[in-house]
Amino acid sequence: MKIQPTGKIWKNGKLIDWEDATVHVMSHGLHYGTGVFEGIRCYDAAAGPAIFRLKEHMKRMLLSANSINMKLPYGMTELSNAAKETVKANKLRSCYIRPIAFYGVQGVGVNPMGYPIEVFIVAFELGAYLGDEGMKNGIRVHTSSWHRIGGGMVPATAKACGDYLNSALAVMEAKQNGFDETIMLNELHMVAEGSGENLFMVKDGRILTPPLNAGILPGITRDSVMKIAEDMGKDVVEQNIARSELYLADELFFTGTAAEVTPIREVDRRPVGDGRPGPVTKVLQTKFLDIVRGKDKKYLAWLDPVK
Ligand code: PPE
Repeated sequence: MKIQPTGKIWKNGKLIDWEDATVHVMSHGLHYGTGVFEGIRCYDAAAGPAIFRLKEHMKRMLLSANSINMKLPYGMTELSNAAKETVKANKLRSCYIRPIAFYGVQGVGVNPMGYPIEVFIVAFELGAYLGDEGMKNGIRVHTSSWHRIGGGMVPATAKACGDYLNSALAVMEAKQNGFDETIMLNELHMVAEGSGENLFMVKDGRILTPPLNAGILPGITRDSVMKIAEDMGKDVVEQNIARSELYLADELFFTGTAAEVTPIREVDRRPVGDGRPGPVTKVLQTKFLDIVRGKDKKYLAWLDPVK
């Protein structure tokens, strides 16, 4: 996805120019993937630009850092304020925010202990991650031949940079085979998630999603959609899903900050339901898109105004 440069980037407590936000080639994080990041959306809400579930995202960033044994030099409040400052400095109304922290330059060798930690926050405009057409009519996915990394190899529940080689391989394979996205299975051959999305399945009126110990990222959109569905009186069950069960689904959809709620219309060349976004997916997608834009008073606490 191409992005347009914006004016300012937050680096270690200061706003610097977009062009100056460069990284030295000897950065530990570049060589070994030793970093953590976040993806957050800011929406042009009814009462002005507002960041969706900002605190939860920054909390996850701190927990991801803790999981990879990294102590971030900033806390929740500093990171949250910095994100707002970055949006404001660029006069953005609706955007994607990418905080990232990684080990910088000191020497060479796999052990990063004692290396400086660099923290950046970038904000830029971002459209529909899986396309407007995908949002409306659903996307085509396949089952990846790459298994999702497991918790015995890396902290699979952390949003850690190195973990994304796994996602990148899986999504490249999907694209090379003519699909829009991929579904990865875990080491136990159970459904885990997409390359950058969590998965939900609707079957006989029940909403199912893999549990955290299936080796998934604890998605904030996943959590939001579960709460929204429950508030609508729909049961959501965290349950392991086998690959073959995907073929019996009435509906499948992905959730993610970037992907929001994206319907899946085809899996492994088999239509999902009647091959069009189903009623549960549509109602949850509409509700979610209303909530993030501040159109539903009940969920205003999820929006953090930038002003
Ligand atoms: N699983 C993975 C592997 C993942 O990367 C994401 C976010 C999710 C689930 C959904 O989590 P949440 O955003 O909290 O609902 N993926 C990010 C996109 C990665 C990219 O840079 O591209 C995102 O949606 O921001």
